[in-house]
Amino acid sequence: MAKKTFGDWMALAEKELKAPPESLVWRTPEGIDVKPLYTEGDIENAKHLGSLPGFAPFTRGPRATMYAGRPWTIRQYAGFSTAEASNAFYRKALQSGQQGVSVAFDLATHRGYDSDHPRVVGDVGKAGVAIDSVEDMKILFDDIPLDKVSVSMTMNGAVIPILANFIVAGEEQGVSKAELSGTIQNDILKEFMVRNTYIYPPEPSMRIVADIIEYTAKQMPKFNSISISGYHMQEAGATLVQELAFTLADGREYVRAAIAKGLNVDDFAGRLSFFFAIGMNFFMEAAKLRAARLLWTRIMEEFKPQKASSLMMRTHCQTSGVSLQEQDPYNNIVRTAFEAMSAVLGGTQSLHTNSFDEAIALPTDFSARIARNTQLILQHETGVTKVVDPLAGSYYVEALTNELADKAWTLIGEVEALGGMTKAVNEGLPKRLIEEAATRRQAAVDRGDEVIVGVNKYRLDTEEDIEILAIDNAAVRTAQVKRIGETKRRRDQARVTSALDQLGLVAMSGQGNLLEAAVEAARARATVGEISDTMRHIFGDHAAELEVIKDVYGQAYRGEPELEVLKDRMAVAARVLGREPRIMVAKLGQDGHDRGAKVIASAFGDIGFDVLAGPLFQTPEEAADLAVASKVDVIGMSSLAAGHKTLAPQLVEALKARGGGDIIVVVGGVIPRQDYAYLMENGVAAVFGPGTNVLDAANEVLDLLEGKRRN
Ligand code: 2CP
Repeated sequence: MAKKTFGDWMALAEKELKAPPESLVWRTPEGIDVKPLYTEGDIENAKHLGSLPGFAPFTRGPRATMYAGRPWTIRQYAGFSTAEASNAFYRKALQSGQQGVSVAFDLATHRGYDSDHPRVVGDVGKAGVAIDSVEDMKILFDDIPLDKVSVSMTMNGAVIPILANFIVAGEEQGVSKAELSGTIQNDILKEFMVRNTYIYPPEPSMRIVADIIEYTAKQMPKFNSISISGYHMQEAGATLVQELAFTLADGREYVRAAIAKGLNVDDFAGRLSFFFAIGMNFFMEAAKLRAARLLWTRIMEEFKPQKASSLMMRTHCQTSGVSLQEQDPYNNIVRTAFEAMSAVLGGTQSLHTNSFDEAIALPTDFSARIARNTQLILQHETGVTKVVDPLAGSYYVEALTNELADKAWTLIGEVEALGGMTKAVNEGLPKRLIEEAATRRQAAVDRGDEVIVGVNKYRLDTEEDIEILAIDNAAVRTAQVKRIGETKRRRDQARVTSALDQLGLVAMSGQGNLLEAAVEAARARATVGEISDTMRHIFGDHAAELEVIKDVYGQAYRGEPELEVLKDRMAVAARVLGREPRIMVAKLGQDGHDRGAKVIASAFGDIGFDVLAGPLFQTPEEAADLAVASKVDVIGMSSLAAGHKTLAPQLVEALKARGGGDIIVVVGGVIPRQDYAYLMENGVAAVFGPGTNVLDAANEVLDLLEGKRRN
């Protein structure tokens, strides 16, 4: 039989489809046209083909045998309010098959505040563990042998005191710093772009990164000095090309900073590590990891290293948080399993699988067990570990690998043209592109162009409540405040003062190593807040400029009746008020997750609201001052870090105390349904949980405004 050609297939497909096969092309958010069929012709020009795992450019994996030799590390990210609770969780998880520890700190710790600081009343013990000094750190790792278990710590803002405390906790456990293995996130550039747990301005922050690379290169050979992270970019709405390009451009910037510090590239490059998100685009995510390794080798070759390991990308992955849905939440188990499989097919070294309830609250023991078992089942039951890079040679995956690499390389070139990532971040390019992508995606979901099962299609008539973990924030804070008091009473104050003075000198002079100085301060029992403040006094605080994207959401809906009806309502409201209804989008406490707030601000702006985007990290009182002074009609408070039950009632009270009691307060974000009644009883007019359609929310806000006018 004669071999069929691509042309034959086109003809057959057209007959079957009764339309040209081109109509099946799927344009992804990356601008990649995914075709219904891939053939040899699609990889003819792909230059990356033909390499082997373990050899540069590592497209097929950093190790020769990959999981056949050793499976990826099951490393679940977790932190529960107190050091005691977190320690118990880690020990149990390690006994149940988890292979490494990954610490989530609370937001007060991230931002360098001790638990007794007045700005963090609503944040202590929320979304992670509160660590104020070595005393807490020692409890955190009690009975966990730090010479055997590798520890990842997600810390960027207060990275100096936290790493110093970790080193001292190791010392006091009898483990020298040379034996400590693990990873510190230490990736500040993406904080300025998307994650917002920075403390100091970019320049001193980059020095901190370089000092840590220097210290670990010289004294902690088993420790990964950085986890260069694209994860939070994708969470903030970045396309996979943006995630890839900006992460690699960040990596290049850190290498330059370390070399500028006088280090030899081979002394530190092998201990740089990466971190990516894995979302629902199954094959493209696997291709992304392959393309990432390929491009990293290309970037590192510029620095002319001698060691092969300096060209090698090793990465952690986490399944996507934004892909988790509040509606019909058990679906999230399925989503996470697919994402995990994709990360593994892409060749990750370490993996976190999300718990199904994370769109709603912190994981429970039950949900954490399922998440961990998802990986254990992959490792032990599916056979995926037996063969290295099983997707190699797939026309589709190789074509995607090639196209992602090309597109990301072009974007990396744009960053270079601006003078590198620090400059691009200062100019706001990555942030703007990511926010535009996020707003476009929200519109696609709201319009139903992108289907999310159980959310914008196949929605349940009634949702069952699931068991969620509630944290008694006040009790955690009281216990922490007590321990800080005891630590301060017992320490040698003169030693603390002298160590902090020395740290201040190192910070001011630009000479010496900040981590080295902080280790001595930590030994003396200086607190995380004291060490951070010593540097704050010299480096200053970073305050982000807020920019609201315009006309992206509106563009997606242009001419649609739903939007036009809403705009007519807006026009009526504006006539009655004598001006456009004014809404302030507020982020309170130390919760810097601002994707939701940004999307709402830009969508509401396009709908016709006069939007005031409040600054990050406000106290409820500061937000109330701004709202009253700006004469807003509505405050939309966005909460993603579980502080809503403390902060929303405080905001309502603060408004009343300032004569702003008639300002309508609505709350949106990660709010468990179980908390709605509590919030409404405490003065909140409406709650918009995950999966809310923005146009529906705007209509409801208008209802509230009209109700207010009628009363
Ligand atoms: C690996 N090894 C092997 C093989 N594979 N040996 C023989 N044959 C093989 N096939 C060796 C390695 O050389 C290494 O030893 C050791 O086994 C461990 O392997 P690894 O691949 O280095 O794994 P790892 O120790 O788990 O390290 C993985 C990473 C590390 C990615 C390099 O940076 C890491 O663990 N990152 C985790 C980051 C994290 O958890 N972040 C949390 C984000 P040697 O070391 O001696 O070479 S939380 C996110 C939230 C959302 C947030 O940020 O807000």
